[in-house]
Amino acid sequence: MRWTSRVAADPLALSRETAPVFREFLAEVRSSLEAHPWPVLVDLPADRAIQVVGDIHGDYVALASALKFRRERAPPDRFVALGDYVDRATRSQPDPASLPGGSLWTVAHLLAWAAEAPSEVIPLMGNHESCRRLPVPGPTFFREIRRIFGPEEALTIYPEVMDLLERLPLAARTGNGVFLAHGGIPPHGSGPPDAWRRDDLALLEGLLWADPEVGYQDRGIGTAYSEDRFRRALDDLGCRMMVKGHAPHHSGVAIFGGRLLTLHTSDLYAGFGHTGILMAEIPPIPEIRSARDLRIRRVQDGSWQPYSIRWD
Ligand SMILES: [Mn+2]
Repeated sequence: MRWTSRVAADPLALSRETAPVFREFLAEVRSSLEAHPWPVLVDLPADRAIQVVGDIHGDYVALASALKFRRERAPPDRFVALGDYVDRATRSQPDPASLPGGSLWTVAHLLAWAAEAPSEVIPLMGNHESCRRLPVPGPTFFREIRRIFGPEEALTIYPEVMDLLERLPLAARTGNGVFLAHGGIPPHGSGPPDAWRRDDLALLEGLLWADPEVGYQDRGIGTAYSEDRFRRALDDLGCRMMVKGHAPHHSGVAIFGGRLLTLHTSDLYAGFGHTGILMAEIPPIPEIRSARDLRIRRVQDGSWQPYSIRWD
């Protein structure tokens, strides 16, 4: 049995294995990604519902539960994760020594699914996955890997994992008009998506680091976009609305007339914004005009229950 199918079934399947076994898993993922390389922007058909999750930051329990939800639908829903899988792990407390590896098991589970079902499970890149190009404050991912596999092995496993994460797409667009990216819109002058390049730092900063002007908090990187710029960027992309992650205080809140929704899917941020571990369903209807057309769910008593977002 391939490691990717075992890790897709259980995010902790590799937690008792050695570094060489973990490398076997990474090699399986790499060959799958090489066989199905992602474009910078993924165009997703709107023939099936799409489940979207926000920032995870090591909460592989929430991720596994979201993937299980989409898998149990018939046919299975497509699935998009909006980035920020690593760092600050994991449940309840950032980086607790007693629960090592939340980031690594999150990444392993997501990459295993991407390898097993590449046209169905699309993990987008977050700013924490692009940290070798634009550094993030207080990273913990390398430290987690060092705790799991020891200092020597970590020196090679960390760059091998990062190499895979740097192949993730930067954004996605659905056939019914939803733009999906971690933080924001492409900067002015980026041109059409087929001209976008994964190593363009301005594009990375716009899509992965930027925030809306509303409630803007300076991060020292990433600019603020106005509602007017947001609307024009979406028009250029042929989209009506956007779902993103990145700003915890906006989680579960729709702004810009319902055309910009922020989600977080992590117990780490369950108390932020409109609160909860959230997931949004994009139904297979011809046109999505605003967050009113989506179905939002929140983890409650261990299952995904309908939830009303807040409108600002
Ligand atoms: Mn982020």
